[in-house]
Amino acid sequence: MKLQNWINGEAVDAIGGNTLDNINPKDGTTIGTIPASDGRDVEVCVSAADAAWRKWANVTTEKKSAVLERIAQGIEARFEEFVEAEALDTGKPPSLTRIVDIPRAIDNFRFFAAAIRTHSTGSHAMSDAINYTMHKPVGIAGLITPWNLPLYLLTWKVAPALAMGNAMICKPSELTPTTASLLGEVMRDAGLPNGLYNVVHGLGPDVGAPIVAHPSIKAISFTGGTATGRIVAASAAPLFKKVSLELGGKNATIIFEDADIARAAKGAARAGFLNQGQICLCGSRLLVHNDIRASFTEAFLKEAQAMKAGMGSLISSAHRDKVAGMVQAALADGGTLLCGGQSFGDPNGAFYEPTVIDGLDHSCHTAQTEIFGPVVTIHGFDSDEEAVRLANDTEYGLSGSVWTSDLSRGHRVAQQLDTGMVWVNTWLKRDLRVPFGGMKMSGVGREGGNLSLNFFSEVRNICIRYGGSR
Ligand code: TXE
Repeated sequence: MKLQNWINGEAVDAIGGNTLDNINPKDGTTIGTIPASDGRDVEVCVSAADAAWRKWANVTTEKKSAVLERIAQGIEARFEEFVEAEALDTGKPPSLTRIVDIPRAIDNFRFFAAAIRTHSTGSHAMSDAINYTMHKPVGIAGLITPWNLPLYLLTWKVAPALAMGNAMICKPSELTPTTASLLGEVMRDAGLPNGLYNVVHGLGPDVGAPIVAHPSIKAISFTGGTATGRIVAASAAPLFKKVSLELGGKNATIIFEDADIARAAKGAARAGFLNQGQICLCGSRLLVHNDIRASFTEAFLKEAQAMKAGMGSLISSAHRDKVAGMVQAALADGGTLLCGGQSFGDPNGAFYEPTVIDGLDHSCHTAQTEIFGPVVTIHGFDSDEEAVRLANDTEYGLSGSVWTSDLSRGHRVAQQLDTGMVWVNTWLKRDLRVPFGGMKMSGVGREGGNLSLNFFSEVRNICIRYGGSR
């Protein structure tokens, strides 16, 4: 299949005419080609987007909301096509894209369709004046997204950006391009005016970098690796753009001695291995109270091995080799392999077993580096203080989960973790209204609910005097 860019409501080739291969990670075969675009293609989008957002900004909230609802319905109408396309690009089983990725993309549009109808702004009364705040669109937003949850994360940005009256230029990962282009067709069929939703395919330095550096693109929402996030931040800073960076994580799953072991083992395995461990929120550091370490580890290993049957491939064989290299390094550092540590399935595919490693010092490279694959390290602790110290002993600060039957302890520990999100006795339970984002090297800014609406708008205060002398 030959994929094209989506610019100003039309599927078009890259101006330079070059292409990249899109590879199926399950067997190494070529799915088709995508445009290898560059700054010239971004420039064409900017002209279209600039004209489009100025008109869209004046469309009523009710009409914008109705368009977002029709986009949700448009994805629903082509549900299986989206499910299959996402599974083919990512290597996930269609059973996963059917219950996670595509339903969530639909929810994102439906959520923001409703959110703008109830969105309110503040007013601040003085004795002789009234202030009120208004949200203006930022204009054109650049949305740069990764390969682990392609449509899920893209629509998490597209929906609020459209809701607040913006146009956008989207740069999906070159490894998972298809659903972003399909979404263009849905947008057209839903009656979204041309030029608001644009997709430019290609490599990060060729397409992402010109988007970030373009002076007419006023906001950048980026989800990806911390190293790339640093490049994006450096390029956007001198232009004083609004920037939201959702980066990596090395999240702790803390199991206290009073936890329900069966429930916690299931939850920790899900946190470690869902989506092949390729979710920024995955719990890759398992901290277990030493009193229950043996019994918990036994239950956890059973759950981990059970997950293999439903696993898809990693995103690419290059990524699988990186993960395998990290596991070898962990063993060389004195780690003990409790399960996994091997590729499986089609030898040309990027499958890798759920892998659990014990016996590593918490300060070692494996326990400190984001692997972004199905690899969990186990570390023991003896007190709440030690659990908190280990959990915070990382340069990342995205999320964590705490498993205990003592809710006071759950609250207390949750409040001591230096992360943007904490779950107690659950993991990845999401309400789209809540703040999403990380501290430290896990990023800058928060999205979700009103925070997303704020990010994709400029808030302006207007002060009216009705009394007094000045
Ligand atoms: O991500 P990149 P990669 C982590 C994970 C993974 C590592 C590297 O640890 O192993 O990052 O993955 C675009 N200017 N996460 O290399 O490069 C790129 O084309 C602008 C965590 O695949 O960060 C893609 O669209 N854009 C993460 C997007 O950035 C650039 C999810 C993300 O790719 C660019 C993915 C540039 N100079 C990886 N270079 C999470 N937070 O969930 C690349 N891109």
